[in-house]
Amino acid sequence: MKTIEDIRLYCFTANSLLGKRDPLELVEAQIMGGADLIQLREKDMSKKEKLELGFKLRSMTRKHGVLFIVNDDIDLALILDADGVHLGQDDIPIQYARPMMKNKIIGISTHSLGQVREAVDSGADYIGVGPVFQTKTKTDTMPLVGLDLISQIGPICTIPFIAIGGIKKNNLDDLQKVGCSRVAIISDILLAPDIEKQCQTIKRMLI
Ligand code: 3NM
Repeated sequence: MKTIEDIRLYCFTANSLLGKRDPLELVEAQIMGGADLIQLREKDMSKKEKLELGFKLRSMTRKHGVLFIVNDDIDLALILDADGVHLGQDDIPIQYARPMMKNKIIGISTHSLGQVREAVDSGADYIGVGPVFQTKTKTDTMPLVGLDLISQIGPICTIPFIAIGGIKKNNLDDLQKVGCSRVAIISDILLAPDIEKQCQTIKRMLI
């Protein structure tokens, strides 16, 4: 099983980009292409539907040795025996989440240097940093942080930091030039004509 230090390519369930496709097939294609982690992120499903999908994802990710993280929901993460939970700035603060999650992974979304420091100090295992570029996938995003913020994080951040928001095959080089080779990508992978191949290409560029 991978650890959070191994993460280069952080991937997701399809959420609103699913269309008529099978959610498990999309996740499997990402895993086959080299995804290191799958996050269950479904904004329009009931908790019961997420639970049903989550059990299938847990077994698929375990079979392939890929990490499995649940977005927002500590209950669901524990019931599914996920490897961890991802929390936003408005979710349960880490000091309350940690006693429940014990040594499982807790990731936090951050949008400024202050939030990065706070997440590190509070014992997060990794942080997401974004939105780096314009994105259509999430509508309630904070202002763009840009490559400038990314370039300032490396020297102060002792845990893995993962860039998110508008990351595409075509801007990976710019990100890597400012010291970030861990990326979370939704649309540039899930809207690609061949998801597995797109993941392979991106993964190869990140090494
Ligand atoms: N979180 P895409 S941006 C889920 O800034 C999410 O914290 C963000 O989707 C943040 O790769 C974002 O299609 C959407 O741009 C990422």
